[in-house]
Amino acid sequence: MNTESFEIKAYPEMWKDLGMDVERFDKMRLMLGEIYCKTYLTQKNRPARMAYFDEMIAEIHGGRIKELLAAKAEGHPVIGTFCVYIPEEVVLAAGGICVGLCGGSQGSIPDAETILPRNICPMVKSAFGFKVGRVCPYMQVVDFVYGETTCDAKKKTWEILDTMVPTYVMEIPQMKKQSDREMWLHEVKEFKAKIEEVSGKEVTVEGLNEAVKVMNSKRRALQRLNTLRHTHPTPISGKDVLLVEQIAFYDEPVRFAAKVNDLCDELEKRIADGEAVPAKDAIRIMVAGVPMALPNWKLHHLVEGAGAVIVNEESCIGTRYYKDLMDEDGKDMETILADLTKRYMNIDCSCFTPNDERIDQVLKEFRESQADGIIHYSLQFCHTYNIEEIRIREACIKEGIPYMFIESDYSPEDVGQIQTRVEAFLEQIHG
Ligand code: BJ8
Repeated sequence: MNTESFEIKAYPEMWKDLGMDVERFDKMRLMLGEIYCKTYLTQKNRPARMAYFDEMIAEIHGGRIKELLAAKAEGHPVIGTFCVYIPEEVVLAAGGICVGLCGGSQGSIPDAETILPRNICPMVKSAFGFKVGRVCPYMQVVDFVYGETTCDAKKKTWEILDTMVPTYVMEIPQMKKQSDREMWLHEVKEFKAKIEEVSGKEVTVEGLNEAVKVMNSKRRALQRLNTLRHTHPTPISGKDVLLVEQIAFYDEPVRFAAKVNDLCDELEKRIADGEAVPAKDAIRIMVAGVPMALPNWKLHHLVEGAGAVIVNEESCIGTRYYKDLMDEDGKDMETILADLTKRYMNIDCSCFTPNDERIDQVLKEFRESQADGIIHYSLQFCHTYNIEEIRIREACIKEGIPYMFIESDYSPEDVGQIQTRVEAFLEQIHG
């Protein structure tokens, strides 16, 4: 696809039926299309099989929404989530569909700020603003949303969001003691009961095992992609991998895994042919920290625009989502739910204390990705990541790893400043 032929498709009739602000949303669609062209379609030497993911963006507000509406008509509930701690396997086993609702757009933040305080995380404000402004078809299509208690901004926003769309909340403990593990297992069981109640379908052992296989396959495909991009020189840009990771949160999981594997086949061939993206001597950067929800491509665009390449995302859009699998043939419900809880408890979000596992994981991923330096990325007002950054920085200094911390939001205001800092950091690595 090229910049002339690319367009994010408009579906005004469907948007109207979904109760959206069609006129305003259409302007946002055009802006997103423009940004996508500039950020993605101007890249040189992209793998041909990125075409599927370009198409997923072209149909982000249409084709995929139609699929969700068709599934709803057949009785499959669509459930919106904001966090990788919500167990998708249980939703799939009840015949439901999960879509990620985290917001990565500046456009909806003024809507959120008519209600929420300004000084909270942009990810929360962006998602909440989508609902307030009626400018996101995913927010309109979901039957209900499932929030969690990972951070204060989120857990208090759910109370307000609940007045606009039914919002349930799963409690996530903040420590990993035995009592927390027991409490979480209890929460997972309650979650299952709630999903069964709203879907009207019982989650069976067979159904859950099947759902585990689907999710494992999807996570394996993403692991494979991440391992291939770690090759030196890398066969794919960091921006393209980030895009695939973001699409993972709204595409149909079986089709998505097949398309990621197709892309991986092409990357293997590129590696064999010595075809590198971008320059073979590009500085390799690993990003760690807060997830980047669609369409937050700011940091990747700046880093790769400066001639470096991003080779890993240690975040929930990246490895925290797919690094852990689970047993596929659980014998009974109790065993499967216990295994599932264990898998989800391995996710090392900064909302936990202590969180030493994450420090080790960052260092491990740095080595595996053959990166030259780490950028820790955080969003404004995200206290847990902003404070955990101190420990990541100390670990990097101790290991002699070039390190930089960037705290940002979704506005374009700090682009110039970040660009200068990124260039200075790359210069420092280059020596
Ligand atoms: S498991 S990282 S997806 S909570 S950035 S909204 S924490 S103030 S996103 Fe997350 Fe789950 Fe953790 Fe992952 Fe709050 Fe911080 Fe905003 Fe955040």
